[in-house]
Amino acid sequence: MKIAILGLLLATFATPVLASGSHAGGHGEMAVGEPGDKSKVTQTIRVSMKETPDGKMIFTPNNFKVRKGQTIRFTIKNEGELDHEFVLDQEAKVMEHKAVMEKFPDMEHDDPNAIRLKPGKSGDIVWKFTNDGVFKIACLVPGHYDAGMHGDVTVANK
Ligand SMILES: [Cu+2]
Repeated sequence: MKIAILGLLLATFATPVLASGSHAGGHGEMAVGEPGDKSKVTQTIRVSMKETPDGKMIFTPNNFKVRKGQTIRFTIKNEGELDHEFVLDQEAKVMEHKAVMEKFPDMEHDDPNAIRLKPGKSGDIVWKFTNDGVFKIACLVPGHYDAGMHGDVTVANK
């Protein structure tokens, strides 16, 4: 139900942006890649999410380089005092999602490329990068992206 509604909303918001996307497919066919197999993980990247004393919100680190074909385990910890999320996607999709979240702030993601964590909690995303390019990580809780909560994942072609 949740997914169906989100899909509908995304379709409404996203028409012009999707036209320039490389993948027209739904779940399971994303430019950024696909859910990975735990037994194929070749690298673990630890990422913390938190607010800073000067009012920013950050991922640390916020810039990653991986190789096409690699399966990465992101171990994400919320070290802040607010809920945060880690969404991994191509930039156009992140921006679509951000717009939807600003209209419907209580909406939660239920996708394999995203995780939402309460303060003090940790979680994993195992992801296989199947395309080269520059992708984004972002927290789409309203206001957080604009407070600095985003970063880049550069996927090199081998
Ligand atoms: Cu956040």
